[in-house]
Amino acid sequence: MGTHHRTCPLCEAMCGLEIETEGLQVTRVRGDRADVWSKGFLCPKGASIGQLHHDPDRLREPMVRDGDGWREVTWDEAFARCEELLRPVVAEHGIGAVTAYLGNPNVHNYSLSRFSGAVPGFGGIPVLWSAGTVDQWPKNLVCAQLFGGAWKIPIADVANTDLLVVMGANPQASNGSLLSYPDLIGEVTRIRERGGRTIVVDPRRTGTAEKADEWLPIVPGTDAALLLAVVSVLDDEGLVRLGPVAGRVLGVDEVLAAARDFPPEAVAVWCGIDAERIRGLARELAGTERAVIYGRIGLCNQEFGTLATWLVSVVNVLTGHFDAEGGERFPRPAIATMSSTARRRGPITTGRWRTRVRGAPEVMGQAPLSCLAEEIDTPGEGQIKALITIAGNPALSAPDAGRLDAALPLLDAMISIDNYLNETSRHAHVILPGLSPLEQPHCDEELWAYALRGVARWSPAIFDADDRPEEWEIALRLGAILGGTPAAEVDVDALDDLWFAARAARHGVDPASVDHEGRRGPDRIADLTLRTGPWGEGYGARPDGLTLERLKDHPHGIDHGPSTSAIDDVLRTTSGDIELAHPVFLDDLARLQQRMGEPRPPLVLIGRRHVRSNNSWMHNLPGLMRGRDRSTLLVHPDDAAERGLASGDEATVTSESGSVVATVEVSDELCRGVVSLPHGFGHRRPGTRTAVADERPGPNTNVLVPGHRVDVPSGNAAVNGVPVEVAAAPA
Ligand SMILES: Nc1nc2c(c(=O)[nH]1)N[C@H]1C(S)=C(S)[C@@H](COP(=O)(O)OP(=O)(O)OC[C@H]3O[C@@H](n4cnc5c(=O)[nH]c(N)nc54)[C@H](O)[C@@H]3O)O[C@H]1N2
Ligand SMILES: Nc1nc2c(c(=O)[nH]1)N[C@H]1C(S)=C(S)[C@@H](COP(=O)(O)OP(=O)(O)OC[C@H]3O[C@@H](n4cnc5c(=O)[nH]c(N)nc54)[C@H](O)[C@@H]3O)O[C@H]1N2
Ligand code: SF4
Ligand SMILES: [Mo]
Repeated sequence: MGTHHRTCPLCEAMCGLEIETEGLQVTRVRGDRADVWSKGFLCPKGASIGQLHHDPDRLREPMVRDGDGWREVTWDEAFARCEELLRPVVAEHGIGAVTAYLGNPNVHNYSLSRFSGAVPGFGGIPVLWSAGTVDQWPKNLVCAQLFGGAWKIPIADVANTDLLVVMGANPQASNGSLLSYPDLIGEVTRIRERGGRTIVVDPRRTGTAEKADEWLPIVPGTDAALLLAVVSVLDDEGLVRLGPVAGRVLGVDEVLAAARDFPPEAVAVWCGIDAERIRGLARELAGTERAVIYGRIGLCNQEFGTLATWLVSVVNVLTGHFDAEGGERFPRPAIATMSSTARRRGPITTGRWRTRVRGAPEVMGQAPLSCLAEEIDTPGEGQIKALITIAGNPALSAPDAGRLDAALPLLDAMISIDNYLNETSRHAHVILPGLSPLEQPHCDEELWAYALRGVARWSPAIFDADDRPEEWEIALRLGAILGGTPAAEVDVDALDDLWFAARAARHGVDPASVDHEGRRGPDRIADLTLRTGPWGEGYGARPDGLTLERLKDHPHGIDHGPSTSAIDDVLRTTSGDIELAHPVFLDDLARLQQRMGEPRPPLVLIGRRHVRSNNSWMHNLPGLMRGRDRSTLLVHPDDAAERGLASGDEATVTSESGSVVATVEVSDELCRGVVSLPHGFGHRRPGTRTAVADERPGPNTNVLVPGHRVDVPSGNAAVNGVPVEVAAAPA
């Protein structure tokens, strides 16, 4: 019997868990009340981490495709097979025909968060794809231009605010994103208790909206217009004040001038929000000492994702709520993250290259994920012939998923570093599984850069992984093979030294001067980033400071308190100021204006998340799947009546790109003219090994998302606001 304390690696909330075991069995999971950060909070996913560990479908051994079936092989055989598959592709077509897709768990996984870059790094893969372009790419673009770094992301100081405006986020389900805060949804109640208010701007009356003081139902995709109207009111009524950042903001006049074309009366009908309410919102934001707008994926994953995301910070700046208590500000993580080492630089230029088939411009080195399918299935010079997926399930999560699902079998070589045989990895030739979260240590890195407290915490593995490799070793081996080293000759330790040296150099540390104390892999990098963080030991500079070894003595973590960075420590723009106006934003206003002049589609589709589901991949845990079906199509009562639909009916949902059948759930949670399906479903595909998920497969909503629907400046997928038709399914 044992009691273990460790960080939950399943979402950005990073809760502390208390896990009880008997022998090799997890017997109980609770929130760790002594945890300095989460103080006992947990959600059903964290509580199911034992089921994830024990899931009989979770892969433990590498697998090689053998005709229509699979064969478990040794690790040496698996890497030899990777070499056999990849070598001819590179020889015949060059490394440009090889690519990789990085999915969401890369951010959460102890090994991959520090080492997945070694696959393209040592492999020489020129172009990568990631879930980032279906997620936060607009945020990255905005932060690159405004603050001088794609990952210099300011966050809402929810702990100290008196007016929280939540736009396009539902922390009741997601537990927060690009804003880590324990029990974020509980803060809504605490804001009210301290006399403040929370307003939720969302097309759906979400669980967060239910808890808030006001729900402002908005037409999907119209947030940019709403926020421009707010700016126009601030200007019109003389409410602009920069507060703490006065004298540090360039481009204010350009932004105010641009917003004059969008007074409340011009946008009200389009947004579905009264002009007087918009004026009131502007006055409230300007008139509340501590106020902030928090915008997340509902603002990114839409047609005007960059504009909407940009305008959140614009309004926070113009109302004096930037770099201010209770406003939007930069955290000061206890760990020196990659983003903390960014150099000073000018604004980003996009479109340095274009994709072969569609001619889509790159943005920060990546093209829209929806282009991946056509780059695989369109013959010609430059066609993608080999794909490595690393902790990703694009067959469900990528836009125009039907086309990608059909394209993956065309690859000459496909290798998945993945723990399941699922909708994506079923197309692979080799699957290389990582360890269970309980078989490896844990310490988040980049995620602490979006948390308002300077917390450090490290968790040891609970169970022994025997001689199975950790994913950092898998990444190094695969990268080396791709780079031309024969599989049998890869020297993992030498590559690890090289990888560490590169990382150390970013932090100004000479690797030769460091006593590594026998550490390797992610442990060594975790130690580096703790030592070079603000409370770190600094390799001798502050002898009492933080090291990995010292942190191990604190299983519930160390909290250095509320923690923020001065903007001078963060801003990396060439001017050294916040550069608010940039052509990439201002030039996109014409597209917005044009859309505002067009007729609105009668019915549009948006997504949703649920607290018992995690993108596509936790539907195989019986504890989470208990209860009602969560893959239903939510339809407003009037829209349902118009189509003769009732709860429980099967309906066909059709868009320009495809069609799915879904079970109807009539709900007044939605605005009229909006229907909702969650993403991540569409299981029970031939050849998968996910018995529990297959019991209730649900529809794959991304079949309905046309690949060309992107936020133009960032290329991010616009999975929300897709025009659809809904009709009773033929019996
Ligand atoms: N319509 C629509 N589409 C969306 C979204 C939406 O809101 N609506 N959201 C988008 C967003 S924000 C995201 S982040 C993406 C997610 O897109 P993806 O990252 O492609 O999808 P996930 O479902 O997170 O898939 C995770 C994969 O990692 C594997 N995995 C889990 N843990 C581990 C591990 O420890 N190691 C390894 N090697 N593999 C592991 C799982 O088996 C699974 O195959 O989806 C995007 N797609
Ligand atoms: N339980 C659970 N937690 C998760 C995940 C999960 O799948 N399940 N996924 C994780 C991931 S990868 C991410 S990126 C985060 C995302 O975290 P959040 O950003 O909180 O994501 P959602 O819960 O999808 O909330 C997005 C909201 O945007 C709304 N919305 C849609 N279109 C529009 C629009 O045009 N305008 C406005 N104003 N709102 C709109 C939707 O109705 C929805 O309520 O969650 C993470 N946490
Ligand atoms: S909210 Fe749930 S999934 Fe997220 S870290 Fe906490 S327990 Fe884990
Ligand atoms: Mo995400």
